[in-house]
Amino acid sequence: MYTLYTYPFSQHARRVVALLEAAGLEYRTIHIALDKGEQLSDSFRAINPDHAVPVLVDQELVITESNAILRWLCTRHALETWYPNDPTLHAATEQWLEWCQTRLGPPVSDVVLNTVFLGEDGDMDAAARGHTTLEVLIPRLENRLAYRPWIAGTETPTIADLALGATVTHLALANALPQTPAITAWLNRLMKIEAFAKAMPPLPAEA
Ligand SMILES: N[C@@H](CCC(=O)N[C@@H](CS)C(=O)NCC(=O)O)C(=O)O
Repeated sequence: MYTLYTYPFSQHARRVVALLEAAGLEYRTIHIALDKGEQLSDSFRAINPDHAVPVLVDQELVITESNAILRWLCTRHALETWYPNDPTLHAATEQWLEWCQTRLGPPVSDVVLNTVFLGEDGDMDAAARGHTTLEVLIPRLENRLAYRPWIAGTETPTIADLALGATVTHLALANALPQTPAITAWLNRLMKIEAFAKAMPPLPAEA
């Protein structure tokens, strides 16, 4: 059985929970209270020196970095629909996993962290920069999803959809969920996947 160090409001942890649930893999969770700074404890830093969730542990194996965990679970359990073998679809899945981590994730964190979680300590300039960047990135995502049901061009969702879905829905916490048609339809498709819906924050009814 896996052990997942997690926090319910972590966009990175939620994508891993979604895959564990979707694949029916056995796991237990250990809650790291980020709101209380538990990630900075010596005991947790011994597990992840980067003091971040998620962390997946399987006996001697310790994996950090959410997308690395997704890839590893798919490889370990031959979850080929979630992580396609076909080279072109595989490359598209990888591309959007990377796009999620390097492009979309940082401005989403800037907005949500500073306007929701940090309270009076929130950096409103950073939040404003996040919104400005999202004004460019959300149309890019919208265009990509306008002509295909899933981000990698597959017939069924991949781990890139789980990662992006977890990041986009994080914006709901800041009342900043994109309202564009293709993204909205894609989120509705994702939320129909019980495992995904279970792992995500509640979305506004119209999403
Ligand atoms: N690149 C990492 C990011 C993980 C991350 O930033 N996790 C946040 C919660 S979403 C966290 O634990 N932050 C606590 C900290 O950095 O001290 C991943 O994809 O797993």
